Formats: sequence, structure tokens, C-alpha cells
Amino acid sequence: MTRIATEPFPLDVHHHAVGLVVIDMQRDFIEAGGFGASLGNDVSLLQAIVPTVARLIEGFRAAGLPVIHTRECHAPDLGDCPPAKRLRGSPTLRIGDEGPMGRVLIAGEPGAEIVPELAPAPGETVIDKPGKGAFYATPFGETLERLGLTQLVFAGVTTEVCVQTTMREANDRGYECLLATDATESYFPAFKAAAIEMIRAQGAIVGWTATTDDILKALS
Ligand code: TIU
Repeated sequence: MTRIATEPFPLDVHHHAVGLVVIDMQRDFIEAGGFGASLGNDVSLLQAIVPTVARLIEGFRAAGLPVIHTRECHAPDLGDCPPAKRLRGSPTLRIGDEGPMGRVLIAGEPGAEIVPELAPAPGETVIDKPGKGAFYATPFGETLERLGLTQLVFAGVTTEVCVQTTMREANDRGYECLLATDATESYFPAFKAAAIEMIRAQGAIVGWTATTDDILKALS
């Protein structure tokens, strides 16, 4: 057991029970011409965290701890994409439309792939999810149980959308959740700051937060 310098108070991490969940570090959110950009967002902010996420992943791998990756994407026939999701707003490209990285947010297309710097290692689980949260309509919950995890460290994008949704879902299912504050990012700096504050407010109502350095110190 190791104590991490987390906020709002220290968290004891159990080495047999902790894993890393890397949310949606896909080209569609991080590179120009993808889903994130189609919604009108500046993707350069998200590109900046790739080296930090890579360091966190390497730390978990070096400690022999599980790394789980998620991807937000849909079946080619869009059977798992509610029209309410596809038709909302006025993006330049809708989910399923042909873009510079193939069909937007469709499994198997180049844009849906995880950025090459963070490519899953052989044997690591990759969860494709049609929603913002990783539990809905996926085997994520069964995977966590199979791996015997009770504590989850979170990284990825975007902080207040898919990361926070998944943390809240995990928190309700009894997992202790820790967000790596410099290994997550939003298109909206104010939303990232607010999400971090609301996660750890009220005595860690959704979970804890810590820097990547402090998390890695506890693993080494
Ligand atoms: N738009 C936005 O901020 N996020 C998403 O649509 N998906 C994820 O957060 N992965």
C-alpha cells in the first residue's frame, strides 16, 4: 500500500487493485479534421498532454499494473448512435460523415484510432464505447471485475465530458477514482478547472486528484 499526495486528502493505493483508464485519446479528438474540430474546437490544447499521458502509461506498465484504453466510436451502420446524438447542433461534419481521417467517430476508421504515441500494448484492453461514459453498452464493468480492480486512475479527454462521466459512473459503482490533473484536458480551460474542483469538493464527492509526478512516485 502506498500513500499518494492527492487532493482533497491523501489516498492509499493498493498495488494489487489499481489500474489506469485512458479515456478517448483518439485522433478524432486530438488532430485537425476530426470530431472535436468538427464541433468548432481548437484541438491544439489536447495535443499538448500526449507526452504526459505517455509517461503515466509507461509508469503503470513498468509497475506491472493494468492499462485500459477507451475509444468513443460507433458501428459503421450507426446502429449504436442515437439520432439525438448524431443530429444535434450544426457541426461541420456529423458522426459517420466522410472526413479527412475517414468517417467521423466510426470504429475501424483512422480517426477513431488512438494517437500512435499512446498506442495500446499487446494484451491491454481497449473498450469501444458509444456513449460518453465507459460503462454504458460496453464490457468495461466486467473487465474491471476480471482484473480485480477497485481503484482507478483516470487520464484522457475531455475532462468534463467523457472523463468526468466515466468517473461518476465508476464512483457510483464503488470504485475509488483518481484523476491525473495534467494528463487530462478540455477544449475549455474553465471547464477543466471546474471539473477538477467539483470532483474533489465535498470531501472527494466523486474522487481524488493528483499530478502525474505524484502518482508515478507512488508506483515506483
Ligand atoms: N466534445 C467533447 O468535449 N468530448 C466528447 O465529445 N467526447 C469525449 O470527451 N471523449
